[in-house]
Amino acid sequence: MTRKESAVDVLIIGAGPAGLVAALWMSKCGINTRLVEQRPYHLRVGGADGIHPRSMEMFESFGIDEEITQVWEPITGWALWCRNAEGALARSARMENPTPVRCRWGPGLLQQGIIERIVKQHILEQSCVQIDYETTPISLVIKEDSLGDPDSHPCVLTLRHDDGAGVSDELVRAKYVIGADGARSWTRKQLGFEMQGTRTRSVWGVTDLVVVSDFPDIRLCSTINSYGEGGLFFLRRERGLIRFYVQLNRADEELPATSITQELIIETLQKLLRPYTLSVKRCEWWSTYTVAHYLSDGMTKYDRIFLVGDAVHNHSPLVGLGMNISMQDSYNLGWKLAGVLKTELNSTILSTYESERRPVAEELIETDRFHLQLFDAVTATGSEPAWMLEREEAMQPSMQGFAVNYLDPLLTAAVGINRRPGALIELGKRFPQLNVANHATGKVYSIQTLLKSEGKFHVVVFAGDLSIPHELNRFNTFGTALKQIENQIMVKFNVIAVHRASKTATELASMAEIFFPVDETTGRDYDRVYCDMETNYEEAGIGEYGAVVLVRPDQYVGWSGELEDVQDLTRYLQPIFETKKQVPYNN
Ligand SMILES: Cc1cc2nc3c(=O)[nH]c(=O)nc-3n(C[C@H](O)[C@H](O)[C@H](O)COP(=O)(O)OP(=O)(O)OC[C@H]3O[C@@H](n4cnc5c(N)ncnc54)[C@H](O)[C@@H]3O)c2cc1C
Ligand SMILES: *[C@@H]1O[C@H](CO)[C@@H](O)[C@H](O)[C@H]1NC(C)=O
Ligand SMILES: CC(=O)N[C@H]1CO[C@H](CO)[C@@H](O)[C@@H]1O
Repeated sequence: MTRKESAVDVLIIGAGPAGLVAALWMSKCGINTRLVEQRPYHLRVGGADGIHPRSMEMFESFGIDEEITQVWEPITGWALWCRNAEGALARSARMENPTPVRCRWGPGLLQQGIIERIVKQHILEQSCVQIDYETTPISLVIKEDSLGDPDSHPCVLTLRHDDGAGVSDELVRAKYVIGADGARSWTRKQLGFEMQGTRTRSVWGVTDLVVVSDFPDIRLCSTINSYGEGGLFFLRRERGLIRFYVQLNRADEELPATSITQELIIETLQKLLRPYTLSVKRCEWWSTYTVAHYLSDGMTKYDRIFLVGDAVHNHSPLVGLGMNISMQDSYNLGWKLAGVLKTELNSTILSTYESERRPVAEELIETDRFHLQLFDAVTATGSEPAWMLEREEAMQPSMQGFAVNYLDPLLTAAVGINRRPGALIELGKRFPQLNVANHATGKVYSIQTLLKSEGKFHVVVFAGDLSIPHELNRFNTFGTALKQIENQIMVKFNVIAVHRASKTATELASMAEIFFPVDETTGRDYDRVYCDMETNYEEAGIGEYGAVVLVRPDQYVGWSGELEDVQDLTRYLQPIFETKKQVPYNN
């Protein structure tokens, strides 16, 4: 057997949602990457299907939102049904599902396999990422003596390609490895990490069906709690499908996994829906699971090998957060790794992956546990739906993906602009949606759509009223200082300025070069200066004299300050960016 040998910057193991989003970052940043997956390539059926608003924002930043919204089913509302102690089933509430405040997206549903296909196509648009199916790592050795050298390839793996026709092994040396290989993660085992947590007795059936039913809310998302029996919920999906989650036992009953069949799931479903009827026309997929909550006791080894997604956290699919949170793990890690590999960012920032994501994983497991307890409580007591409404209310931000608040001091400055309670822009949180109009064209944008995932930090300058000479002066002084910072760190920012003068009261030509630069290939850049749409400053918590907000490549606010706080900004940036010798730099 001949053995190939190769070297790569990043090796990703597992092409589920987490591995694919990591690979998408690498493709956007031009990083030489291999993605290996044990399965042969075919469209996955079943699995996750919930897409959260924050995940849509991430897709939008990667430019793949439209492909998803063409085929997804938005969640437009939710119906609650209850069977009381007398056995009568009735609708207790029908709620609209409002689009979250300051977000362009509501939640939606699309089969995991289709999302994976869309992401994969985008990855393959760039040639720097190679995807190998039917390929499994069989050994992993870390060369500890070369960990200190940033250019070394300390992770040595043997990959086995087995396409049924033949087996071949390959030796790959990688600078970094991302283990995105799911709940039974091989990578996690190699690193010696343990899953810690508990397994419950709660057993659920999950199935994707095409049905005929006279249940009135069958084309809505509905929850049915049946006193003393159990619960059921279902979600409308693409292609006429419905995803059903059916509770198969009560919390106090034991149900052996081997006794579960597709028929049992469907019978239970029919029983919970009575007196309404349901017949199955087609079953696309079914599965069962016993609810468990586990968290890996480690997420990284030497900041060279990282675990993302289900390899780190296992929980029930009930709250529909697994895919959202798994992709967000990679969204957090990807730009850091790419920045370090491009020698733009100091490798110490890699430690923030675990410090930022572990609390999110812990919260995910708590949310899930809480949710299950409520489900069991409602079944046991037949209690008021007010319970559920309140719970829905309280969990909204975290269910939508907006509760994440990163706190690692290396990436999140301790103090920022005068923080008004309830202000939209908050340190450590994702930059909100705010509408602005392009100064040159008048076209309206949400600032967030301008924060593309390309690996750049974004500097959003709220410039005040530029028709006042003093303010224009402050603005330009800041712009000149920012240009100097760029030259020092040899990295370009995505610069966005939002002023509050009228479009005719100030001219682009009076602005510092960084706000209105010339590009050799695309000409003048008119995409940096915008006019405030009147209310944004106040809502955002920004005073009339403006502010500067530094946004990380993954859209979380890292630093904010006044236009005069250049020194403080430099102090924030210094440990993050690789400090370079001062090379004269012309551009
Ligand atoms: C029934 C069900 C319903 C769910 N519903 C939802 C939902 O509604 N919403 C939601 O957000 N989440 C849901 N989830 C959870 C969701 O599927 C996972 O959280 C998500 O897929 C995790 O992504 P991942 O990339 O971390 O792992 P996975 O999707 O498990 O991907 C891991 C990949 O690695 C591959 N792999 C494994 N080992 C190796 C190896 N040694 N070498 C090479 N490749 C390997 C696997 O083949 C797989 O493709 C559900 C899960 C289930 C089971
Ligand atoms: C990276 O940061 C560490 C710790 O702050 C520092 O000691 C080191 O010099 C930095 N490396 C570079 C190349 O800037
Ligand atoms: C950032 C993101 O989209 N993730 C969300 C997924 O769900 C968890 C669990 O509640 C939230 O905490 C995250 O905000």
